[in-house]
Amino acid sequence: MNSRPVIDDLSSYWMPFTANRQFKAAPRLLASAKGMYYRTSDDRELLDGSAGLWCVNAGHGRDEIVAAITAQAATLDYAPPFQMAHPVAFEAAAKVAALMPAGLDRIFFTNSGSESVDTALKIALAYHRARGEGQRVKFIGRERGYHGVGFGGISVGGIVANRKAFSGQLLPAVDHLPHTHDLEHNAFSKGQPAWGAHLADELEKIVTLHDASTVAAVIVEPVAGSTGVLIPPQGYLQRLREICTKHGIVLIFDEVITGFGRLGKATAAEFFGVTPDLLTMAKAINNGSVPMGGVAASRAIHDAIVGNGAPNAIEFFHGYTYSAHPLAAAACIATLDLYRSEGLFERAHALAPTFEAAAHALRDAKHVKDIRNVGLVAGIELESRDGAPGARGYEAFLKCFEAGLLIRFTGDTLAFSPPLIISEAEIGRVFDTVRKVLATVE
Ligand code: PXG
Ligand code: PLP
Repeated sequence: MNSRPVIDDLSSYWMPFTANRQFKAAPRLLASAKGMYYRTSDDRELLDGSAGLWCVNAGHGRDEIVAAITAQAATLDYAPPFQMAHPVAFEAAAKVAALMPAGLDRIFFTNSGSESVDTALKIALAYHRARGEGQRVKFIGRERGYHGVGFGGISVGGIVANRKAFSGQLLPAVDHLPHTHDLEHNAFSKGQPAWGAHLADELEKIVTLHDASTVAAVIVEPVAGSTGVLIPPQGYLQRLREICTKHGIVLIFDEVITGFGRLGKATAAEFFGVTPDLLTMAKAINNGSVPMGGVAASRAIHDAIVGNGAPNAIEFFHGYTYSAHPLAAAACIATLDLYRSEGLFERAHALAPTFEAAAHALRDAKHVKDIRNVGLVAGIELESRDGAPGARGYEAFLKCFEAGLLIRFTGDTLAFSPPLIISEAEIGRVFDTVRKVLATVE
């Protein structure tokens, strides 16, 4: 099982979002995974503090998911999704729909979060056009937002490094809300910070500036993950919802990270009690096992588009070769069944206070500047090293890896998002390891 792969050429694989030269000089290779643990190619055990990359909510190597994928591959490997379909796609969509906030029960399948974001932006445009409001073309994102890497996603996104090289060719009609991160007011918040709801009022100003009748959609992550775990201030999402409703603007929640139990509910929309018009998902939709994403649309949006035009006309000119791929869909069904039969969202909810206490116990650890958390997500922000932002985060990540713990880092913020099957003892191990590691970080 754990035989070492023989690798004599690392040059062909151009790695994504990786310092390729640095990595290939000292590669970190994962060979297998089960439950809460990876094994590296040199046969070391790694506790998974990040659910892979926010994906593997039911833990690794789940027999039920493996069996579903295997059986599906042997039964129907591929089916064209345009003007054709297969039963598993409908079953998966119905199961996903049942977990969405009431009314968001029309599911468009994609293969990634980035594709889900591009799809949602296009649905918003098509919706307005179908209603005779084709002048609504502008999108509002948010500073520091991560919405994947498509041209749509980086345009509405607010991660400067992800936009820089492409800045001459982003979508033209986009503006951004301010982000909500302010340590002067919100340092060491547990759950939603009390300060910052007024930042949502910036939307009213932006919308007025552009003329509300030209704005198609607002897109935000309910909890911003990739940028370093930013939790929405109390009342903030509610205000965004009110302003969008008032002006007829589509509100998109990008739940690629928060979907499927990360906050202890099926969605962040349910957790925060705010329902968007479109909700993007990916990752934990099938435990990260086969590439899959999706967009949940409200009936109003779906019906405006699908009810439009001649009965034999294709209503929405969009889709992917692998939309609702049989293996991904089968894995999705098995995954959602597991989440339910093992009560994993409830488990995440029940573990959240332990997780919060364990994270915040590092308040006095070396270099720690802020700790923030909600559900089974936490961010620990470190003071940046003078003149070298990100260097300390990278060193901490590397030393955690050497100490048998996989975490994620963005700049100098360490991110924690373990599989929802994590035990209390393992939560303790995650943060104990980080404390010890930080003591040795320069
Ligand atoms: N939206 C959000 C909110 C995401 O978090 C995407 C879209 C894009 O999904 P795909 O499947 O196209 O990667 C994401 C992805 C990190 C990290 O370091 C997070 C993501 C991807 C890679 C790294 O936290 N999230
Ligand atoms: N490029 C070419 C030449 C194609 O033929 C296709 C799909 O048929 C694509 C890109 C899009 O691929 P996908 O549907 O997998 O996104």
